[in-house]
Amino acid sequence: MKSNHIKNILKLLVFSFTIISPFSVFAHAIMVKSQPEQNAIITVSPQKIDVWFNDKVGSEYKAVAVIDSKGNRVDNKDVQQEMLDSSHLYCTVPNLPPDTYTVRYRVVSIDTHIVTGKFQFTIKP
Ligand SMILES: [Cu+2]
Repeated sequence: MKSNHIKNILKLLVFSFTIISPFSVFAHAIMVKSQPEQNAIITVSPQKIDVWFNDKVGSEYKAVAVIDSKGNRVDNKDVQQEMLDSSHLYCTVPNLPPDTYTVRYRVVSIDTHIVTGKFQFTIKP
């Protein structure tokens, strides 16, 4: 009875350490800012799309793609990483007509996990 109780406490401890482990939480890249911002409604086409993460990300496997409402990829496929701030990725776009666009990104966190995500912005006439 008593040893069972201790086992349960140990299990709980192991479980909480897994949850708060810095390797599973703090090293995982999260997008913190973008330009255009998420769900922004703008009237002029941006010239580039900027994405910032909470931490630096790897230079391999990075991807930023802009997709129009018909599913066509419209960016210039020229994703770059800022040299002095590796948490910042960007790509350029041609002059975009009014539409709702989805930006998809993929990066490798410093904990080696691949992080993908997306957000939208709208250009109104
Ligand atoms: Cu991670």
